[in-house]
Amino acid sequence: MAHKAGFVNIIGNPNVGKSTLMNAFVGERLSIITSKAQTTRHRILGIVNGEDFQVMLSDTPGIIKPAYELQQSMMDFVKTAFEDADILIYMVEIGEKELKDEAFFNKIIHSEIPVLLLLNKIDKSNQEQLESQVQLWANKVPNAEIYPISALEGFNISEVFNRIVELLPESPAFYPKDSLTDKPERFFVNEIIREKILMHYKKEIPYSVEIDTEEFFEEEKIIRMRSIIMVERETQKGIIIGHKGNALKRVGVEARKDLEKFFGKQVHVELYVKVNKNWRSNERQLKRFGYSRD
Ligand SMILES: Nc1nc2c(ncn2[C@@H]2O[C@H](COP(=O)(O)OP(=O)(O)OP(=O)(O)O)[C@@H](O)[C@H]2O)c(=O)[nH]1
Ligand SMILES: [Mg+2]
Repeated sequence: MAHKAGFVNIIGNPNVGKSTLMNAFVGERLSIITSKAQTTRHRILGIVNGEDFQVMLSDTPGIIKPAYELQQSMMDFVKTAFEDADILIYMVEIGEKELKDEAFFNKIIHSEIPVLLLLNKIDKSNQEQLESQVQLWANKVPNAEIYPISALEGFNISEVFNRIVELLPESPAFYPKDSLTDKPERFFVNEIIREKILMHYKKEIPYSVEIDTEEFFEEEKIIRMRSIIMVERETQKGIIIGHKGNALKRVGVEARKDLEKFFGKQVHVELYVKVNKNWRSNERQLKRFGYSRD
């Protein structure tokens, strides 16, 4: 059989379960997942390798109307995901009505490549609701194949994966067959720390934070890392640190546990908080943190 390979790009509204699906396919926690919208900020590649196929999945930020420079860059990642896809996965969740961006929606319904519309979180619905939702989406996106799934519970995931492999174009592999992603180790350190911040802080704090891992030293038995938690204002710095440093300590403890799982090794992580005024709106800063397409 000829070898198949291609890009399968996952797009959809915030919080519908795109990252949960990506991790389910890859079998690793590559993308962070939280109950808050705008958890994913980058385009993250997850590679699934088989003897005669290589599926390159892209998890992308949920589609929003950008209000500041960072969100603009996030939407640029979504745009590129449209450009190089061999197969599009459009994910919606039970009860959802409209995609928040009409231009993106039009790209989906006029797509010339295969579109798989995954109706997620069906574990939260009943048969009647499910049937009416499938009908609704069949009318809205007539060019798509619709699959009801539960990314969280793994329902219908292998069926969708088999269909993806069927639809892949014939092509040699793009990456070595043992690769899992194109992102460096430090990226995952940043993301795991940011996940803890999303989980434990409220309001605008999670959206004002960026992580920069300045040091990453792997020794025989331990990996030592030093990461900066960047905030936009002095008041936010105080909130991140918390009374007697307890809030920050909790972030450190929880991040370390996950980092040890991720790297399969003992980890020592030092966290610092720094104010980097209005970094979200500063093009130069954004570029430094990898939010640039070039
Ligand atoms: N009940 C249920 N919850 C799910 C399912 N899939 C994902 N979730 C939950 O939905 C929330 C959002 O999941 P994510 O995977 O982070 O969603 P996302 O689309 O990547 O979100 P953004 O990155 O913010 O765009 C999390 O709390 C998940 O646990 C599912 O099949 N069923
Ligand atoms: Mg996500």
